[in-house]
Amino acid sequence: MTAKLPLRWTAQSASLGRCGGYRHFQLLGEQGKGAERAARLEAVLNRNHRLLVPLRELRDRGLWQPGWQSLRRPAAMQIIPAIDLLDGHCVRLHQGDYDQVTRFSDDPVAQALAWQAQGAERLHLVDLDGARSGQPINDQAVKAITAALSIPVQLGGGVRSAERAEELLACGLDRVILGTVAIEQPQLVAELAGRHPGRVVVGIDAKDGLVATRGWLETSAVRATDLARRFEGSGVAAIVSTDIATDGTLAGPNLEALRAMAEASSIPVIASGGIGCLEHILSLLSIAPLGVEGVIVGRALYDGTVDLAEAIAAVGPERLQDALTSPNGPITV
Ligand code: AMZ
Repeated sequence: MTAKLPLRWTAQSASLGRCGGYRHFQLLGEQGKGAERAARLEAVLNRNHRLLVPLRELRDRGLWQPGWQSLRRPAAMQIIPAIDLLDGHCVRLHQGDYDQVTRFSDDPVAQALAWQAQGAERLHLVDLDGARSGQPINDQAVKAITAALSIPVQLGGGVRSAERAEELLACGLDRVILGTVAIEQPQLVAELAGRHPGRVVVGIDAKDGLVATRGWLETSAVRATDLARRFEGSGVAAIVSTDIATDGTLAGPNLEALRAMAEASSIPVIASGGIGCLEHILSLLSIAPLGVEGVIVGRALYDGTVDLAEAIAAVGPERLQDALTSPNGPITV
């Protein structure tokens, strides 16, 4: 949906040798609101990676000037909207606390269709009742959403047996996410992943680096990174890595924890928790080369602090990134 960058932004090839094969682009500031946003973006861009993103708003207002452009294709990053279901409604919890519920919509199918229409390529569903009780409580909504959408849908929450996982995979869900089972019966996850390649995801929800289960009401003594390592080579499609302290807070992702998860195994990581604005999503691009291939966004989409279509364009193939810069050193937004 984003137009091609105008030619005048393309550096002359003569300058490529001087800058090691990379072309330099830079974000321009301006007075007022734009300046504030440009400064915030620059804080992200200049940290460990030089990154340029064709944001519609900035491009239309001429806020770009020539800078570094990657000559390589950047790693893909998928933005996955989340619908958390509680008693049939779309809600968000604050830090997973069932007593801190915000109800956003009473029509989960309409909500899912709206995000699909905005360009989502995958939908993340959580059955919060299921996660807490271990019983499938929101199946009616889950099945209605899956039937209505043409994009793949994944579901976590209450998938606690092989039979339940098989049932969900047979009724149109693309992927099942196993949290509690991953820690209590890791063999079951490996068996399912072997039977359904690419369709079994492990959900690792961590509180201070330790894995939480059963709706996050219980915390184990197992380190999240150790659990990730356990599934190396098992055929698991991805790990959804959720930082409980940031989930539902809009405060920004826990980049250090995500980086540790990405480094712990070669399984792709999907970041979950804390996304509050586009800059947070962009900050994840610094660890994309380590295997962070997607990000789940929930509350920020309902609140409107992240525009899904803009975010998808911002991390899409047109983005420009200095792929040579290695993501070492502290990363903060
Ligand atoms: O918000 C919560 N309290 C919560 C939540 N979002 N509790 C669990 N979950 C999600 C996990 C994972 O996707 O992020 O439920 C899934 C794990 O469920 P289970 O039943 O396999 O442990």
